[in-house]
Amino acid sequence: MKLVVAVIQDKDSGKLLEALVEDGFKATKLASTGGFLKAGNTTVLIGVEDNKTQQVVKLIKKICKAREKTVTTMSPIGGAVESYVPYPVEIVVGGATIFVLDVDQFERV
Ligand code: 2BA
Repeated sequence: MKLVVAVIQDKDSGKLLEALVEDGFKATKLASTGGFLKAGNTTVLIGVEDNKTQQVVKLIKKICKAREKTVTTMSPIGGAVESYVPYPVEIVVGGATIFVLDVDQFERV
């Protein structure tokens, strides 16, 4: 058995969970926060049989879209470290960051 851990954008979470359940997978949605943007995102845990892992990964890739986000960062004016001006920078936040882990033991009681 494998555990698929996918960090995705909040916007895609409803659609992904619907598609997973529709295809017979069991999933748990966790509210999470990205370390870099410090903004909310969603982590989905999916326990899956080894031979279905790629089906889950494909589904995540199909549904979760990369998007551009504008982040405001600070820049020093004229080399003066004390005076900073905020300026916007575009970054691409991935559709999904996916980890596939081996599961040693799985029980439902
Ligand atoms: P955040 O850490 O908030 O990162 C959001 C986006 O900011 C990243 O998108 C990337 O485009 C950019 N970014 C992150 N760290 C950066 C840095 N040190 N310098 C410049 N830009 C940086 P993604 O790479 O698609 O990541 C989306 C979210 O997935 C991350 O949110 C984080 O919650 C998670 N994630 C990504 N890689 C991870 C990893 N190796 N371990 C655990 N979580 C990870």
